[in-house]
Amino acid sequence: MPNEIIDGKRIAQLIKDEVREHSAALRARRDVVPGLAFMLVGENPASQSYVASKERACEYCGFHSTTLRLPLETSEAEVLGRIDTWNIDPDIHGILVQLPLPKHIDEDRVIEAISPRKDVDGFHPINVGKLVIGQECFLPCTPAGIQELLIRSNVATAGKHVVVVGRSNIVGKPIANILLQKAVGANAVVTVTHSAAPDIAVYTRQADILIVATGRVNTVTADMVKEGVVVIDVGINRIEDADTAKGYRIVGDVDYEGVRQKSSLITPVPGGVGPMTIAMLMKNTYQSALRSATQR
Ligand code: L34
Repeated sequence: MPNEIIDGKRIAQLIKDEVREHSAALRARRDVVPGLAFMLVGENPASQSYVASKERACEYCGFHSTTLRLPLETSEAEVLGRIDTWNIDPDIHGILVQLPLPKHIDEDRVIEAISPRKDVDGFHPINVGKLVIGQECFLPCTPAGIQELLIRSNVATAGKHVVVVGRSNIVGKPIANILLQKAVGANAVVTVTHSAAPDIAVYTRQADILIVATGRVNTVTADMVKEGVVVIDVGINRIEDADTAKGYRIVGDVDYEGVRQKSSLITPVPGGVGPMTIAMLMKNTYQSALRSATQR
């Protein structure tokens, strides 16, 4: 089986280049600069590095961005107040509160406080509901990035069996709903399996396209997939490694070396889905700015 890698970093760069062009045109035609507001509460190192990457992407795409870094002990009321200010700020087209939040802050309440029209993460219940019933909405960035990777790698999904491992609100549930839609780039037969299954291999072995988002190293090994499968590994796990400069390396949820012997296509970690999450955030923010400029 000829075995190829889906280069997420390369595809993400293509998307950022497209957004950059569109954003320059929007500025020239309508004098609108897409604006994205970030909130980062506490000092989670992974969150800090993801937000820094998102800020760099904004700059690359010609967006205006602002980041509010708040201490760990910030109250929920303070967070909600800041969101209210951004909700009515005409220069802000997207609001992103980096998750996870500290335990004393109710994530659901924070997500619901964001105007659905500025919810470029696609996490607000209004956008989640619209996704499920097939209405136009902001798609969450990681699942939107997965769909885009499949499309741009010419992986047909119509009538194919997609097996999703994991049922999170950020990845598992939305990607299942996206690929289930009767639409171009979707129309798949979708199975969602998760930690309550006695043996997930029963399901993963049936996958034409396997999407793994459990947050657990080695969730899927070579014996659990069929020959020729397309594998999308969403996991980002930090593994201690004294041989690296940082003292750790990043691995996915899939046993990459084993599984790639059987897969026709597979995403690496890093350089697979992660960069796509950021590219799709740029796309959503541009769309939001365009919509506000054209008053729909
Ligand atoms: N609100 N919170 C909100 N929106 C999101 O979309 C996220 N997520 C997840 C965590 N919390 C969030 C992200 O941005 C995960 N996530 C994310 C974003 C980017 C990358 C990974 C996760 C990424 O760039 N990964 C690179 C490098 C990984 C590394 O070196 O740490 C990769 O190549 O996979």
